[in-house]
This record gives sequence, structure tokens and C-alpha cells, in this order.
Amino acid sequence: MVSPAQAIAAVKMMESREAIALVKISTGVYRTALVCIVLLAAGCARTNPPEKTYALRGVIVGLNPQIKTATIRHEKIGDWMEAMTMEFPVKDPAEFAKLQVGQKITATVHVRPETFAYWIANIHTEGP
Ligand SMILES: [Cu+2]
Repeated sequence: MVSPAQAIAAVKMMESREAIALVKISTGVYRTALVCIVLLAAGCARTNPPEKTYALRGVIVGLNPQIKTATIRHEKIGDWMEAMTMEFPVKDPAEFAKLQVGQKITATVHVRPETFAYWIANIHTEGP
């Protein structure tokens, strides 16, 4: 015969085993989640959006020597921007020095998608 006390003890033992099993499962889930987070973080660092470059064609309509920007009436720039007139920073002072209002140019637009920073380089005059 099993006494009520023994029955209760048996149930308690089973419960504690279940509790241990639950702890093991949840620890496993926690570890899996942690591994995922670590992998995601590593993935983020690795897939840090690279600098994008686009071909630009346009006309220089203004120059600001103080901040080294060229206002350019540009054609559509790839999938980045429609045709418009706007200012572009020119990183290289030597390149900026050669620019003149009225010049038709081609250039490379560099864009850093994560900061929205952009500038132009590799500037060539086009036509006469
Ligand atoms: Cu634009």
C-alpha cells in the first residue's frame, strides 16, 4: 500500500523533475536566443552598408569656396535621385579648385547610406 504521505512525496518528486526539465528547456531557449543575438550583432557589423557610388552628369551652376561645395543641376542619378539642382560637397580641394560655373561635368557621387553623407569626386569636364 502507498500511504498518502508517500503519494504526496512521489508527486512532489515528479514536480521537481518537471521543474528541472523546464529550467533545462528554458536555459536552452535562452542560449539559443543569445547565440542568435550574437550572430545578428556580428552580421550587422559585417554587413555594415558599404559606400555606394553613382555616376553623375550635370552643369555647375554655383560654387561655394568657403565650404567647398558645388551647386550642380544634375540629371537623374541612378536609383538614388531624380534630376534636380542641389549642392554637393567636393572632398578634394585640388578638384574643387579646377571647377568653374557653367562647366558641364561628369563625376562619381559617393553615398554613405547609414549617415546619408554624400560627396563628389573624380570630376571631369565634358564638352567645350
Ligand atoms: Cu539631387
